[in-house]
Order: sequence, then C-alpha cells, then structure tokens
Amino acid sequence: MTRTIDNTTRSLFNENAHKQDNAFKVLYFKVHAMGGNIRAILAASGAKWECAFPKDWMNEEKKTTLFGVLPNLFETTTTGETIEVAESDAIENYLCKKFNLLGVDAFDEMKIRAFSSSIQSLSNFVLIKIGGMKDPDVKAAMRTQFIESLVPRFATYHERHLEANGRNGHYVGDKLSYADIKLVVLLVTIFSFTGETQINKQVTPAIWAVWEKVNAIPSYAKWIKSEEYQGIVDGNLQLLGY
Ligand SMILES: N[C@@H](CCC(=O)N[C@@H](CS)C(=O)NCC(=O)O)C(=O)O
Repeated sequence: MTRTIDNTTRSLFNENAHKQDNAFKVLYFKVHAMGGNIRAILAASGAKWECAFPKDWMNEEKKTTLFGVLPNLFETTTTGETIEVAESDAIENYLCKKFNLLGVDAFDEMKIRAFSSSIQSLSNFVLIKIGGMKDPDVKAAMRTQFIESLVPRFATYHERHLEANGRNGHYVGDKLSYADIKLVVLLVTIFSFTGETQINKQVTPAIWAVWEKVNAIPSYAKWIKSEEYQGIVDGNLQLLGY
C-alpha cells in the first residue's frame, strides 16, 4: 500500500532542513536522467553521501516509494533518524536551500532559477524526445533537431548570460550555484552527442569556464572519477543510448 508523507516528521524535518553534516543516500537507477542533478549537487557541495540502486524495483522498492517512482532522497541525522524526500524537483530544491546554492538574495534566486529552468528544458528534451523515443525515425529527427538547432541556440544565449557575469565560471556573482551544477550535468549529455564541436574553450569560453570550475571542485572531481559514476555513464548509454 502506498505510504503518504508522514506529518509527524514535521519537526524533525524542519530542525534538519539547514543541517549540512547529515549523511545522504540517493536511491535511483543506474542512469543520470532524473538522478544526475541530485548526485551532482551532493558531490559539488562536499556532502557525505552515497548512491543506492533498487535491488528488485518492480517487486520491492516501487511498492514502498511515495509515488511509485524514483529518485528518492534519504537523509540520516547525526542522532540516527531518517528523513525522506521524494520527487526530483522537491529534492533538488531542498538540497539547494540546504547547501546555499540559490544566491544571496531573491534577485539572485530568480536568475539562478531562470538559468536552471532553461537548462532543464534541454535535459528534458534529450530524456523524453530522444532517450524515451521508440520510433527510430522520430528519434533520429529529434537527435538532429537537438544537435543542429537546440544546442547552438542554447550555447548562444547561455554564453551571453555567462559573459555578462564576467566569464568567471559562475552564472551569478562569484559563488557556486544550482545553475552552475546543472549546466555541467547537461554538458556531459551534450558532449555525448556533439563532442566538443559546438561548446569548447575557444567558441564558448564563458560556458567553458563553468565546466572547468565545477569539474575542479575536489569533491566533485572525485565523484566523476569514481567507478560508481562510470557505471552510471555506462548504464545511461545502455538504457538511453547517450
Ligand atoms: N515526477 C517524478 C518522475 C520520476 C520518474 O519518472 N522516474 C522514473 C525514472 S526516470 C521511474 O521511476 N520509472 C520507474 C517506474 O515508473 O516504474 C520526479 O520528478 O521525480
């Protein structure tokens, strides 16, 4: 039977909402898709965290999740209680607030959310219209649209916004944000379709500065070099084709 969100956990949740030293577990499949940003946020923030993968999704985990889908976040407090957050948007938002990834004021947050939303549109296109497309002809047409139209348009607009912030490796101010992290996750996907033909140090130096800055964060660099990350890259290729 499907559970609901337990209202008796309100005070535990609220007390821990801004605590960064808890331990986190991301339950998701061996693909980037809707778990990629969550893992990247935790990695870039230097959190104590681990990946978990369903063991028998249809017969076990699916029946106990809040919506019958993944990702799910589990947070263990320093006194051993567990907090659960479901749904990718809610998880990402929760972690961004916890790890101060939404800028210094409401204006910064509006900008970061605008950039993030624009990035998400491209990620959704790839996941739904290419990865999830069964018809090979439609899939090929979507792939062409992505490479020839969406990526160049994205690169032009985002390069302009990043240039306006001083080409310093950040979308907003001089601080790591949600948008910086999401961009780097999307770039991994873009590179798997185009290589570095459209986005590179010479043509899009401001986008490249974000790529270099996030990849240089020691905890993030450790994550993307890990065997577990490589296993997810392989899983993505096998299941979604990119
Ligand atoms: N609205 C959900 C969608 C999650 C979702 O669609 N997850 C898919 C994988 S990307 C899933 O769990 N599929 C397995 C199933 O439906 O049994 C979110 O944003 O977290």
